[in-house]
Amino acid sequence: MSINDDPVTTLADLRGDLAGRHKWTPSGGASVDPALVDADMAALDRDGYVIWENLLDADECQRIRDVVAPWLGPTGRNSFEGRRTQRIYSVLSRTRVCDRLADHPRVLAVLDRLLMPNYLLSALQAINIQPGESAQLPHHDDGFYPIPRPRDPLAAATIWAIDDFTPDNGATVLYPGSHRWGRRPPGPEDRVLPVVMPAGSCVFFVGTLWHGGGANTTGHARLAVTAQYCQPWLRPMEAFTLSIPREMARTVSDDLQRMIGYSIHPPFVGAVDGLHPLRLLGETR
Ligand SMILES: O=C(O)CCC(=O)C(=O)O
Repeated sequence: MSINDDPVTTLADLRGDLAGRHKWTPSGGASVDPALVDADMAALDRDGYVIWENLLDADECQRIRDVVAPWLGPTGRNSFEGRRTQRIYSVLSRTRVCDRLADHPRVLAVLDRLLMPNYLLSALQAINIQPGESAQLPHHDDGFYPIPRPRDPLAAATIWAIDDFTPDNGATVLYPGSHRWGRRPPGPEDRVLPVVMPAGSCVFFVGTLWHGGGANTTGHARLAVTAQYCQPWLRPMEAFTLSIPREMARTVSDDLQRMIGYSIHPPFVGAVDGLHPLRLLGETR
């Protein structure tokens, strides 16, 4: 570790420390046409969400269905998880089949602008809403953090349709524009939008947008994968540094490594024994 003799008079003086030696590097989002990202950001600012159709093909959706099917067991422990909803937590520690959803360039391009550098993956789950499930309690995902609204989002989420999302099979329902609301919850007069989209599509929304799983009044289950992200100085919902062994962490993409905690929020947040956590993976930088 090098020694810096310059006096530290404000926290800003520490910026060149660990962070200076382990600079933020561009994410896979850098490959996305900036004009597309401008349009996505405009939609997010106006509506709080954006829908991208057909990012995955039929084979990719089928592979995900096949891999998660054996894990679909018990239904939720309460009506929020869903009494007729099966959830698979910690998908990242079970399979590599959803990695390309969690680090999809289109998603990262927007996150690069919405959140601070070294934002984190907060959750990666599969959600299978079975026939007969009722609508989930509307909520906004960063409501778990006790910081009052109105405010900028602290988090963002994607929901990937692995089956077609139809108006009555449990498609996620959104309250367009609700990211701008103050403290009030949705009421009966507010417009609700079921996210109808073909399998392989993705809805991205900011952590302040009110939404929920829809009721499934059909005879078929609705499978989705959700990846959620948060600011680099917040505690993620799923503790990936505990659930992902180091040997596994070495095998995932640089973007995923960074998002599961092998990164810091300058100057110290996320450090291990005073050093950058990438050293735990054998990195010599
Ligand atoms: O499954 C869905 O469509 C939404 C689920 C959701 O928002 C949640 O469980 O937090």
